[in-house]
Parts: sequence; C-alpha cells; structure tokens
Amino acid sequence: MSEKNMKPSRIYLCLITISMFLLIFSSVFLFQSCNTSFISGSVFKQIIVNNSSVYFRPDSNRNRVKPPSHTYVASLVDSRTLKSKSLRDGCRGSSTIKEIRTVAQRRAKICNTNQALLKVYMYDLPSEFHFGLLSWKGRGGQKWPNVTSINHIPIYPGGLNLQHSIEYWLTLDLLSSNSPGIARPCSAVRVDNSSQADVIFVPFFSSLSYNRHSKLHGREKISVNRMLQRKLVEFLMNRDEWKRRGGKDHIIVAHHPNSMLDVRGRLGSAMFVLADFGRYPASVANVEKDIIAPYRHVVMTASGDSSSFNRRPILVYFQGAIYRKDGGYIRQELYNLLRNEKDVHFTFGTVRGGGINTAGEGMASSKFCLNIAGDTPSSNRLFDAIASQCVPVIISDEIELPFEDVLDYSKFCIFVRSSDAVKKGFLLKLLRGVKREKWTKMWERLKVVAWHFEYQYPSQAGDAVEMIWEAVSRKMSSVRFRLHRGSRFRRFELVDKIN
Ligand SMILES: *[C@@H]1O[C@H](CO)[C@@H](O)[C@H](O)[C@H]1NC(C)=O
Ligand SMILES: *[C@@H]1O[C@H](CO)[C@@H](O)[C@H](O)[C@H]1NC(C)=O
Ligand SMILES: CC(=O)N[C@H]1CO[C@H](CO)[C@@H](O)[C@@H]1O
Ligand SMILES: CC(=O)N[C@H]1CO[C@H](CO)[C@@H](O)[C@@H]1O
Repeated sequence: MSEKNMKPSRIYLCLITISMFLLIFSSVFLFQSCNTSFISGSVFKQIIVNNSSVYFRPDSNRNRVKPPSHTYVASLVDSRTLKSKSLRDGCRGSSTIKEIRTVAQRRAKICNTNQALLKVYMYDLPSEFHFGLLSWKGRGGQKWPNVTSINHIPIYPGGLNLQHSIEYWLTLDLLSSNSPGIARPCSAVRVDNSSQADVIFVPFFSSLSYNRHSKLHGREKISVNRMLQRKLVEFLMNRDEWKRRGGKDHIIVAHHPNSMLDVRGRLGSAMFVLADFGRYPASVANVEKDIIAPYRHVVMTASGDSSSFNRRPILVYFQGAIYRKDGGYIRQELYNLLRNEKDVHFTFGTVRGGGINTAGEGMASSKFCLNIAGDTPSSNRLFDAIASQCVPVIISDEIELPFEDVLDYSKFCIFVRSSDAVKKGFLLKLLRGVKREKWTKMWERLKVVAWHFEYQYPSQAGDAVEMIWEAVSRKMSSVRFRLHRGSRFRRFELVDKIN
C-alpha cells in the first residue's frame, strides 16, 4: 500500500477511534453521574467488568447467560429510579475520568478488602462437607479447589439438584475473591482472620448432602447426611467464632427445604440462606434474620428478544405435580377449573428428563405462568418462568420472595390470593383483562430483572450471587441490633464490637 492510499484510511480510522472513545466515555460518564439507583449502579459496574470477564457455567450443556444488553440499560435508568436513593454507592455526581479509571483498575485486580461490601471469614471445613461431596480430592494438603482455572472446578450435578446449588455458587465466589485475575464484583471478600470479618460463612453443601446422601448404604447405621450435620454442630460449638456471638453472625446455606433437618433447631441463631420458611418454626427461621435466595432455574434462559405478546399463543401455563400434600390442595381446585379452557395448558407432569425442555418451551410460548403453592410455599417454577420471560402469576399466600426489599415484584408478577383464585371464572377474567400494553410493560421489566436471578461463576455485577451478598449486608444491621440488645446486661464481660 502506498502512502497516498494509506492517508485517508488512517484519518478515517483515527476519526472512528476518537468518536468511539467519546461515545464510550460519555455513556460511562452518564451512568456514573446518574448513579443514584441500586440497579443502575450495578449496571455501571457491568460495563466495566464485561471487557475482562469470562462467562462460564460449570454445566456446559446449558446456554450461556449474557448480562442485560445495552437496550435494557436504557430502560433501567428511568426517571423514577433516578430519584430513588442509592442503597450502597451514594451519588457520585461529579465523577471524573480518573475516578472511572480507578474503578476499572479495581475490577481487574483482587478487590481491596477495605472497599468490599462484606468481609467474610470461611471455615476451612474438611472437604467431605463441600467439594468432597462432588468427588473432589485435594492433593498435597490442598484445602480448596484452585478456582483460577475453570478446568479444576468440580462440577455440580445437573438436573433437579441444580435448583438448590446456591451453596456451590457462594462458596466458589468466596474462593475466587482471593484469586488474582478473576474479574468479579467487589461485594464479598474472604478474609483469613475471623476477628476482622463481618460474617462467618459455613461452607457445607447441605442441599447436595440431602439430595445425594440421605439414604443408608451398605452397613451404615446413619446416613452420610445425618453424620455430616452432627459433625458440623460439633465443629461449630467448639469454635471461638461461634461462641463469640452465639452464632448470630454465621451464614448457613440450607436451600433445600429438607436440608439440615436434624440440626436446624440447634443452629437457629445463625443467618440461614433458604428457599422459604415453609418447614421452619418461626423461632428457628424468619424474615428478620434470614435470607431468601432464588432457586437456580432449570429451564434455559430465554434470549434477549423472547417472544412478545402476540407470539405467545398460550394464555396460561402450568405443568407440575397436581396432587400435593399440605397447602397443595389448591392445585387440584385450579385444575378442575381450568382444564377445559382452550388457551390454557394445565397438565400433570414431572420436570425430570425431557420434561425440563418441554416445560421451558411451553413457558416461552405462554403469556402467564402459574406458580401455585405446592408442598412448600416456593418452587423453582417461579424462577423458570422468569428465565422464560413468562409473566408469573403467584398463587401462594405464604410465599417469601428473594430480595423483595429492593425488587418490586408487582411490576413483573401478578399476585392472586388463593381464596380468589378458586372462585369460578376469577383467574381467567383477571388474566384476559391484562391487555397487550400492560403485559408488555411487565415483560420488559422481567427481561431486566431476570439477570438478578442468574447464578454463575465468576459472579457478575447484579447477578444472584452478588444480590445475595448485598442482602446479607443489609441484614447485618438487624444482626447488630439483636447483638446489641443481647448485650445490654452483660455489664462486665468484654463484648466484641461487631462494627
Ligand atoms: C491455580 O491454577 C493457576 C492456573 O492453572 C496457577 O497459575 C496457579 O499457580 C494455581 N494456584 C495454586 C495455589 O495452585
Ligand atoms: C486477627 O485480628 C485481630 C484484630 O484485628 C488481631 O488482634 C490478631 O492478632 C489477628 N490474628 C492474626 C492471626 O493475625
Ligand atoms: C469485550 C466484550 O467482551 N464485550 C462484550 C460485553 O458484553 C456485551 C453484551 O453481552 C457483548 O456483546 C460484548 O461482546
Ligand atoms: C482484559 C481484556 O480482555 N481487555 C480487552 C478489552 O477489550 C479490548 C478491545 O475489545 C481488548 O483489546 C482488550 O484486550
């Protein structure tokens, strides 16, 4: 190429580069200066994290999840959220390039412990409590898998086990907080010294232990699941960390409703991460001290432009077990009411095997997806509906929803009282009355919030893992409240300051 030919193309290239830079800079500046809402704050981080991040999901047969695209970003920054007060970052109205660069640099390195939202101490429990349950064996005294390289991370079993895999994602995230080169949000950081921690994390894969090891094998007198729970109690009761605050600053993940069944009462002072409170007495678990975490959905995540109103021929979708114990009688009632309607899909079916795929397709072709109380108030069907961008209709009076202090579910779900739902004609009249415009509003909102229910490794700003850490952090004030009240009359004892 001669000089002459080069010149115009160079200028052209130069122009493109400059305008690209200006575009990126101005949009980043825009988000930064408007960073007054919880959600747009997370999105801002997303933009920076994005460049250096790896999207990895241990079960490779599922599609990869992308963060909300830039079209969604615009809809996040609506005038209402702009006025709301930030939960965490505060307004950085006068940001500068320097500041933006610092944020970018911070993302690429291990995040500074002092800047982290939560300092977390994690017990080095023997591997039989966690990755050992996934057949991982640490070589040469290795306590934890090396999470730097995704090839070394033990894989969590798929299928229905996955819905309660929260323990796995949180543990991996803490491990990755000490691994250089992994870009993740600076939400929780693992610290070595428990005195410096805000919370103590108990890395027991209790749901996996329940799902996989509840049965007796061979000559066992007691199942592995029971044995591990007993060992865990013994371990905790002997730790200074537990004694210090009676376990109140401990985080125990027990997402499967039957996990930790034997010892939940003894560990009830801790902060539990649960699916719901259905099988817990209020004295052991309650919304004051515990965290509700989303199920990991089992259907595929709908792509960014899932079907819109007119391309969803089914009005209402429900597939699941119809005969359930406890509160599940309502499924039967609704089945009788709805089964003969032509645009209603209401069938008895399990989600095992091929059922997951057909359920996913069915939800993605439906306008509304029913979430009816089963044998527990919650089920992963809600999160499958969200992932399919099918507007959830929640008929479960006792349900507790994840992150409800920051998410307004009424913007993307329809709630119906059980007593109303069983009235003849009530439900269909209500849903047929939701016209295209209103439905589309909810659908647009669903597309945005769906990201908050995605578990992945490494964690990304605003995803389920970060949402859980943020929820823990918000819960800390009530933990402190209880601790301080509890120490009113402990006059002459040395009480550690938790803040
Ligand atoms: C973890 O794996 C990475 C890359 O595979 C390696 O560079 C690093 O040294 C390993 N870390 C430890 C502690 O073994
Ligand atoms: C842990 O932190 C406490 C308080 O900051 C300090 O007194 C103690 O020496 C630390 N322990 C270790 C092993 O570094
Ligand atoms: C450089 C890079 O990885 N960019 C990605 C950021 O995220 C968007 C949205 O998912 C992708 O389309 C880009 O490829
Ligand atoms: C760390 C990293 O992946 N940086 C990349 C960000 O995007 C630019 C342009 O797309 C790449 O050149 C960098 O390597």
